[in-house]
Amino acid sequence: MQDYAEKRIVVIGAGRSGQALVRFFCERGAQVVLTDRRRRDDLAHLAERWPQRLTLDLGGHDRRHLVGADLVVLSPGVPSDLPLLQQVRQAGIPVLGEVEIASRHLQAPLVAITGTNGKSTTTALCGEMFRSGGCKTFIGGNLGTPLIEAAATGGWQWLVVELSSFQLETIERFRPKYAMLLNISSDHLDRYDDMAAYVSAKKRIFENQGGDDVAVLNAGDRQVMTLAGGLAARPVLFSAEKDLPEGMSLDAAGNILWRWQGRELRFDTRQLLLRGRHNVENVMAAMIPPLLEGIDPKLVWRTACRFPGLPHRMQLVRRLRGVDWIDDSKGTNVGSVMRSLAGLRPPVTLIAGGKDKGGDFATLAPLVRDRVGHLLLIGEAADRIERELAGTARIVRCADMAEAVKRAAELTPAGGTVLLSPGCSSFDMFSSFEERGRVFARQVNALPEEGA
Ligand code: UMA
Ligand code: ADP
Repeated sequence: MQDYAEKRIVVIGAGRSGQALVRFFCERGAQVVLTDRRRRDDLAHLAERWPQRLTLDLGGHDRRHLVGADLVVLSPGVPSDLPLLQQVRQAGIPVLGEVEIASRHLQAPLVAITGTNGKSTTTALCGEMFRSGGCKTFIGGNLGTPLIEAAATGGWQWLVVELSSFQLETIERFRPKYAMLLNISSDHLDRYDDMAAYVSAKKRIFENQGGDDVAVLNAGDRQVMTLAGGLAARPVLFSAEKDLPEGMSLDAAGNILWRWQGRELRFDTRQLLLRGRHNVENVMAAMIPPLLEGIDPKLVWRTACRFPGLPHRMQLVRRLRGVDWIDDSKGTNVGSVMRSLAGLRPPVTLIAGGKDKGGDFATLAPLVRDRVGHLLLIGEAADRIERELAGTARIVRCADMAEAVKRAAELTPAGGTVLLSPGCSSFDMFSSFEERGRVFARQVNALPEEGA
C-alpha cells in the first residue's frame, strides 16, 4: 500500500517513531489511530494539529481499532509477537514496522548497520564520510531520528541507518545496498526467548539482498562468520584480529590496511581521536561503503580522524581531584561494559545496574576483580548483579544516581576513575540512556571543587 488517503491505520507506540509515523500518515490523508499502553500526556500537539485525522487510544490497545484497520504499524519497542496481533494477522491485515514502511518510500541507496555494539558510532562515522564527499546523506534510525522522517522529507543521495534487532523483526522487503553486522554478543534477553532468536532477528538485515549488494562482516567475530556462508550478497570483510587478503585489517605497525582489487591503502590509527580497539573496528567498517562508492580516501580518513565520538560513550565528564568521571551510559549490555572496563587502569569505581535485560554479569567477574575497587549498584538489576559478582569488588547499593555519585566521590582515590557503564537499559529509572547520562553528568558537575 503506497496511497494512504482515507486508509485506516493503527500506529502502536507513541514514542519518537510513533509520533513521526502519525505525521507521515496524516500528511498523506490517512485516518490514524495512535495507541499506547501508557497514558502519555505529551501528545496534545498532534491531536491539535490533526483533529479530523487522528484518534488517540491511550492506557491500552483497543482491539476494535486493530481489527478494523487497513494497516497496523509497530514502533520498535513493541514486540512483534504481541498476542493481540495474532487476531489482526489472522484477519489478513498487514502488520509492519516503521523501517519497512519508510523504506518503501525511499529511493536512495541504503547502508544499514546492525550488531550488538558499535552501531551508533559506526553509523554516525559512515554517514559523515558520505557527507564529506558532498552527498546529501540521512543519518538516523535507532541512533535517534526515525527513518520515516527521511521518507517524509526526501531528496537524499545516501541513507545511513542504524538498525536494532527490534526494527529488523518487522521488515519484509527492506533491502539495503550495504548491510553490516559488526559483532554479536548477548543482549535483549528480556525480549527474546534465547540467543538464537536474537541472532535470527539480526540476520534478517541480509535477507532481501541480492548479488549486487554488499554484506560488510566482522571476520574476527565467530558468530558473525557462521552466518556468512549462506548470504546472497557479496561479502566484504574487516577485522582487527586477522590478516585478510582483501578487505580491512591491521598491519604489523597498527595501521588500518585496505586491500581491494590489488590496491593497498594504509591509514595511521594514531591520528584518530577515538580510543580503543573496538573503535578501530568501527572506523574500519564505516570506511568500507564510502571507499567502495568512490569517495576520496583522503576525505574519508580526515572524517574518521576528526570524529570525537558520540555523547554517553566513554565520554569524559570531569576531572576532579585527580579522578576521571566517565559517562558510558550507552554501555547497555555486558559486552559493552567489558570493552569499556578493559580500556581503563585500576582503581575503577563502577556504577552499574538498571532495567535487567538478562545479560550474564558473571562473565564480567575477572575484569571486575582486576580493575574495580567499588561496585555501586542502582536499579532493578542490582540484586542479580550483586549475586553474580559477589566477592569480586566491594559492593555498595545506592537508591539513585545522586547517591551513587556521592558515594563514588567518597570512595574513589586520586588517580582513579569513576565509570558509569550500567550494562542494562535505563527504562526503570529514566526515559532513555541519554537522560541517565545527563543526570549523571549534572550530579558530577555539582560536586564541589574541594573535598567536603
Ligand atoms: N509501547 C506500547 N505497547 C507495547 C510496548 C511499548 O504502547 O507493547 C509504547 C511505550 O509505552 C512507549 C512507546 O511504545 O510510549 C515507545 O516506543 P519505542 O519503545 O518503540 O520507542 P521510540 O521512542 O519510538 O524509539 C525507538 C527506539 N526505541 C526502542 O527500540 C526501545 C529508539 O532506540 C530509536 O532511537 C527510535 O525508535 C528511532 O528509531 C533507542 C533504544 O533504546 C535508542 N533502542 C534499543 C537499543 O539501542 O538497545 C533497541
Ligand atoms: P550501539 O549503538 O550498538 O549501542 P555505540 O556505538 O553506541 O553502540 O557504543 C556503545 C558502547 O558499546 C560503547 O560505549 C562501547 O563500550 C561499546 N562498543 C562500541 N563499539 C564496539 C565494538 N565495535 N565492539 C564492542 N563493543 C563496542
